[in-house]
Amino acid sequence: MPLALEKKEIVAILEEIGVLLELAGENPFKTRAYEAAARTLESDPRSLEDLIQSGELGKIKGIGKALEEKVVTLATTGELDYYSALRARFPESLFDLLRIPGFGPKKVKAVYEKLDIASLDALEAAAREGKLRALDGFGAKTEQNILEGIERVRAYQGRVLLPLAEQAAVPLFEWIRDHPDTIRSSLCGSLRRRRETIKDIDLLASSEKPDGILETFVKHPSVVKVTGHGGTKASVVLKSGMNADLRVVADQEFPFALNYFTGSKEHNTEMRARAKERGLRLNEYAFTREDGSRLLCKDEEEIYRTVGLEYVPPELRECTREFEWAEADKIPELLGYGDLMGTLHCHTTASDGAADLEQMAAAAEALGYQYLGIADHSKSAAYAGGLDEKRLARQWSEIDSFNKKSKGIRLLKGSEVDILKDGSLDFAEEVLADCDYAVASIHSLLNLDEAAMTQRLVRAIESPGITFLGHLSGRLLLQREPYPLNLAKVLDAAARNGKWIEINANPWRLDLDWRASMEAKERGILLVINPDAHSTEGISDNRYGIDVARRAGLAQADVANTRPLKEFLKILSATRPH
Ligand code: DGT
Ligand code: CA
Ligand code: ZN
Repeated sequence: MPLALEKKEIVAILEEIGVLLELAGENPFKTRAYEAAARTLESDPRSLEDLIQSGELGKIKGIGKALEEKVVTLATTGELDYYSALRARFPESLFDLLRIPGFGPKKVKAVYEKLDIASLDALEAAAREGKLRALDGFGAKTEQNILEGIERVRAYQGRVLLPLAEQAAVPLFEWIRDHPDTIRSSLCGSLRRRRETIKDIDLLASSEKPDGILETFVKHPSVVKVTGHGGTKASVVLKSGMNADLRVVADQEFPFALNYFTGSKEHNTEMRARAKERGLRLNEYAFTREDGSRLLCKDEEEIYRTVGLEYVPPELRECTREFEWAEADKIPELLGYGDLMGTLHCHTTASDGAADLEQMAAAAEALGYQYLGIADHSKSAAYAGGLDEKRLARQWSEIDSFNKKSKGIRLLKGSEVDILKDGSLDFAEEVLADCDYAVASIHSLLNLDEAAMTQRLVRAIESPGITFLGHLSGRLLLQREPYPLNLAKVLDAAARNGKWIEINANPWRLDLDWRASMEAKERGILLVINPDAHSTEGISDNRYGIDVARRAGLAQADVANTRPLKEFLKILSATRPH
């Protein structure tokens, strides 16, 4: 039974219904019921097909008969009258307000009902004129925050996270690739460079008969609108709201078009300048010599060679270090997608994860990992069910008995220790000393100033029991900026103390960022790629962490968890002097 919507999409709609009910002023029980149902459905390990076919869906705690019907309707038809009617009660532009950080349904409801504000522009004007402070719970400071928030929403507008863009782009790409008239084809643009957020999808194909391919492209089931359709190019808008462009070129031009449309723009500018130094004009079709004759290349590698460079992998084409490296034949052998031997920083049902130790271990083993580090939250993280010393000790004995039985994967005892306000840690050093490793992270008081934040992280990484810092900058892509921080000082402290830094592979975080990871490597710091998984599927997010590492120019040796178990344990214990 093919479903009209995926589980993820239905979870998002349930969440949205919760928000809409709150906007409509419905009773809080009803609102919370939708939020709770969204959470339960999201964390249930079974597929939506299974749940529906087996009739188990309605038996899940918090779902019940009425919700079951709604979910089934959504899953089979892709629509739900209840939901569209609810949405239609508000102007579309009102929903933009919900994207302002810290501006929830209650505040949106207040400005909408009391001041008739239903768009970002109207809210901005009211905040500037100081009209919002008339409302309960709004002050001059709130107005300032709202103005900053609006600026951020506008800056992010139209960008989406890499996995979402990929989900929209890959079926489209395969559709083009498999067309009988297609010779060569590729994704281009920021998607091919594996940037963390994507504005639009760029596709390229080569063919002697472009018409049929373009015709097919605009008819893909995910296309909702065709905004352009010519002899060599078509542009569409997809269901997801993203734009996608397809260009079809002659096969001999393909490498040049591929290079040009992969970008980045800055990388292209430098490529053109290098061609010019050699008496060549470079564009998206060919090299042209001074006498007007064309110089063609069979692939991108040959283009790079022609301008005196080693081949540059797409992830590095951001005009940072790649030209300096390629000129000296020193492009790093980038970390590969199969290179991780294990991973750390995963959550279980003991704190806020959805799967237990054994399920997490089985999922990691299925990915070919030799070791998996458990790191549930510590006691201060009460909102996430953080473990105190007693529960931590109990988890360790569970891990011990698992390891005794296990013939394959080895579980490592860890903890995600909260960094408290002054940089001290949520567990005493004696407790940390008994872990196999400990990751220190900030989850609260994110609004300290730069000096205090820097000092806080430096103190944490100087603690003997800590192995590495988790999601160091605290950013949430398209949602929250990193906290103010002197990164160089924190990295220096890590280097001085022989500690590692995490590349958190959660697609919302990708933290440490690739530019900063480059700086970490320059200081000789080892990076460790972790999924921060809260479910079994979460472990596969590591591939986005590998994207970050590749963009940073990291090789296998630069990433700690590429080592097989025995060697890994050795370098792990070297991070902690006791
Ligand atoms: P985004 O914002 O996520 O879509 O990022 P890109 O890199 O995919 O940017 P996009 O879609 O505007 O353009 C795709 C590629 O085409 C870009 O990476 C480089 C090339 N390109 C586009 N416009 C220009 C330009 O004005 N000059 C040069 N040199 N290259 C360009
Ligand atoms: Ca693009
Ligand atoms: Zn965390």
